[in-house]
Amino acid sequence: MTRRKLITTGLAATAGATGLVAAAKLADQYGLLAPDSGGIYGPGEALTYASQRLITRHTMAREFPRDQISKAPFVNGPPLATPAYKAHEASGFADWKLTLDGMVAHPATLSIDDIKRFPSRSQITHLACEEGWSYIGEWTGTPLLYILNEVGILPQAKYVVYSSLEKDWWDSIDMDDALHPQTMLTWGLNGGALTAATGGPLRVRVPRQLGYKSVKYINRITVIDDLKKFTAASGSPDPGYAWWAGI
Ligand SMILES: Nc1nc2c(c(=O)[nH]1)N[C@H]1C(S)=C(S)[C@@H](COP(=O)(O)O)O[C@H]1N2
Ligand SMILES: [Mo]
Repeated sequence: MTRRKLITTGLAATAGATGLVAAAKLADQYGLLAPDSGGIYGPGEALTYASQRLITRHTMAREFPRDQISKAPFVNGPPLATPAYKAHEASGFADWKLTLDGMVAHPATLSIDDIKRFPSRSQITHLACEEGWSYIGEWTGTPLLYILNEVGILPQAKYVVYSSLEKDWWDSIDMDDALHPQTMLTWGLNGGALTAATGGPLRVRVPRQLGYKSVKYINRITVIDDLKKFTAASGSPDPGYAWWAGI
């Protein structure tokens, strides 16, 4: 039996025989416990994450043909209009900086032009909000993995936290999603630049998870080994939502 099969079988058997709590302990032993497990979602949520990680670690989100692109992006909420954001917008985001810090070998500060020098790609994917609406768009950007390779992730790193110029908007993903080829730092949508409505100048796209993980107006990326170190400082970005929002 492969290690994966052994763990999957173990998880299923333990969940059936002695209950979800024991299975969650087993998941923890293999480093497969979601960081918010034990919260309102309890061991069931922990198991969803553990089994999804074992089964879908390398799967791809669906990509669509161009004729499936939605006529207009369904924008959630009003465009960001704080004075700080307006000033960046007025100068064409010339001074926008993306800070890369935490557990990296070479912390860096990149401009939008620096980011555009990385290899880029476009992908047509579905953005689905937990509130029930969705749209398909063509996002252009660079796979986050290229940026992370540039700064060098230290071996003990477990999560990538990304934060926004918009107050209280930040989220995080594990290394499987951070290094997944479809996870991108994007600057374009449907052939144009990202706007104040759609998250310009930089937006994370995590097409394997629900829309709230695709944070807009990104200005900082922090590599970390324990999310509690970050949440303790700034509260939770997803009140009432699960940390892992895989679809
Ligand atoms: N900075 C920031 N990022 C954000 C949000 C937000 O309000 N602010 N909303 C999130 C939610 S809940 C969803 S569903 C998607 C919505 O993306 P859209 O506005 O392109 O539809 O963005 C996510 N990223
Ligand atoms: Mo959402």
